Amino acid sequence: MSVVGFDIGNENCVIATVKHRGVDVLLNEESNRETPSIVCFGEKQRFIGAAGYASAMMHPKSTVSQVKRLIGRRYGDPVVQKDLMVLPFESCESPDGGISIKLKYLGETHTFCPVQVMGMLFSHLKDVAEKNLEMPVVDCVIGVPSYFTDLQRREYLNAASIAGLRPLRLIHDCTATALGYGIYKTDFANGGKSYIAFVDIGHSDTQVSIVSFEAGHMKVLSHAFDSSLGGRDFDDVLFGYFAAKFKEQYKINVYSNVRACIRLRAACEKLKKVLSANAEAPLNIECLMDEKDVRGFIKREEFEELASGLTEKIAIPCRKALADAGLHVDKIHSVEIVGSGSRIPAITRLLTSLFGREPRRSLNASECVARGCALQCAMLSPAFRVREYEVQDCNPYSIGISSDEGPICIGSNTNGEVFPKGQPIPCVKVLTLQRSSLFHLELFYTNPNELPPGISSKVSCFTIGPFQGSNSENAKVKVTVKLNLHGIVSVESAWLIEGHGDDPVTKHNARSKMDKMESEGVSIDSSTTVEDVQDSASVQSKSSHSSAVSVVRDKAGRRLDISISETIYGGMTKPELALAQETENLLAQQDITMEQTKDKKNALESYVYEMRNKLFSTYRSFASDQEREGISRSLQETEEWLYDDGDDETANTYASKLEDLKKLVDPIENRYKDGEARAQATRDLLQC
Ligand code: ATP
Ligand code: K
Ligand code: MG
Repeated sequence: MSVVGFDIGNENCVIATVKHRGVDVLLNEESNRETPSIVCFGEKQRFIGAAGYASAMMHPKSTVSQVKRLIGRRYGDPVVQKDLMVLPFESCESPDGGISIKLKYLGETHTFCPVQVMGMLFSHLKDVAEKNLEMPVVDCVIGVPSYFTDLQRREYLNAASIAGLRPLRLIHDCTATALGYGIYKTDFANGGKSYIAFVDIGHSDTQVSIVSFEAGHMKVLSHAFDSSLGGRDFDDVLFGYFAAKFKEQYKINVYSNVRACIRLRAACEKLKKVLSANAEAPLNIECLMDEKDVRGFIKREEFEELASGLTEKIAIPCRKALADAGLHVDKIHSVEIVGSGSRIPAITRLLTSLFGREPRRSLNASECVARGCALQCAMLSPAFRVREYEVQDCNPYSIGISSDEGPICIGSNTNGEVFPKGQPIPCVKVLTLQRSSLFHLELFYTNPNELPPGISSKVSCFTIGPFQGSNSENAKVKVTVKLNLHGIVSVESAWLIEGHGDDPVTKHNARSKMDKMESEGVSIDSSTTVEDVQDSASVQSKSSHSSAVSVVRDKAGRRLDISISETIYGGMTKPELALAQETENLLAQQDITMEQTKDKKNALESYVYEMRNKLFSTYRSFASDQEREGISRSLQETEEWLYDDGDDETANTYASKLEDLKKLVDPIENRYKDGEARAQATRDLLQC
């Protein structure tokens, strides 16, 4: 069984695996370690990853990139609108307020949601991994930004399931990086504990996490981020600069031309990379638009000046991560920077002054997330044995719970907070409520300030009940709320318990049952914590309804489960997911058909060239003039057909054309083979 880790970037994806020798990064079909996060719909088939990148220019309006920024988000969200503005494909609002991507494919307009497109990317990466490993890939660990919401995580799982992947865990990018760093770490600071800051600057986001390391153990103390600050924004600065320059100098408005925009953006990204290693760089684009060639030039200093506002913004999540971890910068033993967006020298300077030390690059900046994911996958897989190492991660956002009557008071929290920000994950909490009939529980983010802009604080709603035997009187209901390993929260189970004060035996039974259940919760995972939380409202009402629960008492002492149904705000429903899976199968079939067609066409084409050659060399003396002429003519006709009517035919047509040619050539080929065999026999004879 294989274990695989995927780092899904906005720009590039990386796949890693654990083999007996260690962690390896897998190469894609072009032998590259990074695969562009691009899905391009060509004339008749999709091109994904490296092939997608190569075809993007030919089909700008049906090329989907940056889908990670769209998944699990709302169309009306201003951040989404801003992102969509620079993406060349068409989009609109879906009936549930999500995003619909509209594009032309196979002569029709298709709409896809971001989950589907992410599913296509996952399928492709799965394919790449399977070709490499020569075995099926199902179990995996996928990196996610720490700022991903509950919905974004659920949508990732949906996308993975479309691709036939089973993520054992969605892991925060920096946690994966920290795992890859920590598992090999042997030097710890005085006191046996080291605090390391990880700064990951990607294409469109910046993530910072503070992690404490001890022998055999790592604990994430804080996650901070800017979900819209990365390499892309630095490209944008250059784009704006040159767009203005060219308007003045060449009287062209690149904003009015999709293709020109894409080309200038790509050129600016290249230029930015050149500036990371050089003091100045030129920008030349031939025929950018209106048949004009453009030339530009910029010095690194000028670029740094233009981008100084952006560079400084990187300090904000760094400070926040320190504050949330409750650590002064002096306590940090080392700052590790990763993510290719961090290669800009001005960023290194900023981090140096902020942390009072030169940041280190001990990890492979573009591969560390995938490598950490692969390690985590091996650790979670029963098929692998990895050294004992405990990874303790934490929750990025405070999560609250409310019922029909408003936020549930938990301890001293009146805002319903059930999992505070920084809560170790996974975690299960047991709530005790007094309810007489069906009720609802809502999960929500308690602090909008913690969320990226535009994110709704509503998470999901759970309907508990109806419960059997209930009447107008209140019963004691236990509810477990779980924050799972993926960082997804849900109401897991609900059951009625006895509250009959007069019956000590039954009461004892109920108590021990409950304890048992809770200890089972502990045994699921050693890092799972279980807390029994009393709903204070219910505590108040307890005495007045203490005798009312006899209706639901179960004499055998079994727990009476109550059914739960969940509504995820904005998520894909089960039928929608099933439909998406079907669609993906059809699309994949079409891709396979087209690949086969290409193969058959290539086979025919090369046969024509090969035989034409051989006919006048190797096979010359084995064919009569008449035969040669006939075959030559057929080869010529086939070649002409291939460039004309036969340019776009089915696999079967190409195959049967090849058969026809073979029928003509085979007798000659056989004669040649016989001749060869006879000659060899003679040689053998002469030798002995
Ligand atoms: P994200 O983490 O945002 O989802 P990602 O993981 O795909 O995206 P990375 O591959 O870490 O992002 O980084 C890509 C960014 O790094 C791009 O913006 C790219 O232009 C930038 N980049 C790559 N090389 C250099 C360089 N030499 N100098 C400056 N920037 C660079
Ligand atoms: K990456
Ligand atoms: Mg990244």
